[in-house]
Amino acid sequence: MKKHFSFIIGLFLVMFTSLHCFATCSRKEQCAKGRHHKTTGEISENPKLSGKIENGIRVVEVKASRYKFEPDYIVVALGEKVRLVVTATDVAHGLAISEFKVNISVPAGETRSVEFIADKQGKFNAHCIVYCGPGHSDMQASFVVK
Ligand SMILES: [Cu+2]
Repeated sequence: MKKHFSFIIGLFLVMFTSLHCFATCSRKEQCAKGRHHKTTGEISENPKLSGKIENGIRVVEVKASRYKFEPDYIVVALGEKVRLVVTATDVAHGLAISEFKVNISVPAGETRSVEFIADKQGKFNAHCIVYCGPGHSDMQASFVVK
């Protein structure tokens, strides 16, 4: 009877040890994944400037279509004069960035541009202001001034 009891204890110990090892290993994998995601996050925290400089103005061409902006992550440098050239490729769209008083409507198939000084640092929301269908409220982009 005593022998039997110690066998059960031993079995528990083996089970506990292997379970513990398994849990530790899978946790390590998760940590490695977490680091990977953080690294890609750091890359987008220090992104490349969008568009090109023309006569001292940063010109960024933006395509608006149901329900996205391309690019949807626009990066400019602090203090730059920015011109966003927006083309509505399917139906009418718009673009607003309230912090910079940007608010333009673009008729279907046409191009409109807006100029402003990127005088505030940060990440701002850009969104469509012309109702373009059921996905309209998802039609957003990030405007980053670094
Ligand atoms: Cu819209």
